[in-house]
Amino acid sequence: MAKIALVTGATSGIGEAVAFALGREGYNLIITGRRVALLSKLAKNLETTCKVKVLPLSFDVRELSQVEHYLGNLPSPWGEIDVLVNNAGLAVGLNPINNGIIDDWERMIDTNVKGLLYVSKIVSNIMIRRGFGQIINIGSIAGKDVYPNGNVYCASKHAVDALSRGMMMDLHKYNIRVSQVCPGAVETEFSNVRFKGDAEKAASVYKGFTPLAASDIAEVILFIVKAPAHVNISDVVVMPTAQAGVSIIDRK
Ligand code: NDP
Ligand code: 8X3
Repeated sequence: MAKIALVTGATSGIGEAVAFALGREGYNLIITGRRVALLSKLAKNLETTCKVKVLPLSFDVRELSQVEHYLGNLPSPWGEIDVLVNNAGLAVGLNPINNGIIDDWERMIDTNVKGLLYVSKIVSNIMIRRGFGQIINIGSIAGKDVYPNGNVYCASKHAVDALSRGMMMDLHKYNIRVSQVCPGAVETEFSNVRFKGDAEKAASVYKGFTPLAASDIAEVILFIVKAPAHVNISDVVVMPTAQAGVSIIDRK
């Protein structure tokens, strides 16, 4: 029987690329995101190109009741999740702490930290029942270091870093592998979301160097997923060649 992977935040960027990479590998896919039309379109595209089964579930990871409703009641055989990629996440705003917008802070903490927790609790219990599984959290170099005005986003990704290590400690005894992938600059919708639709500001983030593409991160995730069952690649930092740290980028 084909394996099943759940990818959160698959409607764009890294999540979409991961869904295609796992689909090409033969995984049946549960894909999530809030944008219903994009999710349905992606589901059809994945079914056609990868010839796999796809279950699109549109919900907000910040809403515990929605997460429980959709993931706590998966129709058979979709409950038999082999791989979870906790990818849904975002940065909102880039302000010094004294000018921070409370709603931006809450969106980041609720999505990047609490949403990841809500999904992980349900799925880790499925994996414990099955006796195996693999969870891959998308952290960030912002979870390893901090940059000016990145305060709350960096804190949320530091939380993902701590949770990835904590989850590994809690779950390894159930034969569940927990990994974290920490990308540097990847050109996706990330900066458009951070700058609230200001396309010019978003484009300037990637000016003068070659950023990572979402597919670069998907390849790394595929490598982690394909590692033999006794191998857990627990933590990977991936940056563009032109980037040497969270705020060190060689722009020509
Ligand atoms: P995108 O904005 O392209 O994708 C983000 C995805 O997350 C979308 O599918 C979005 O779906 C989903 N999402 C956001 N909020 C919610 C929510 N409340 N409920 C459900 N889904 C949600 O950005 P990326 O692909 O770049 O980001 C993916 C992950 O990678 C994030 O965790 C980000 O922090 C991390 N990352 C990104 C880097 C980069 O430079 N791009 C670098 C390091 C880490 P929808 O809007 O449909 O709900
Ligand atoms: C995204 C990378 O450097 O914009 O996590 O925080 S960065």
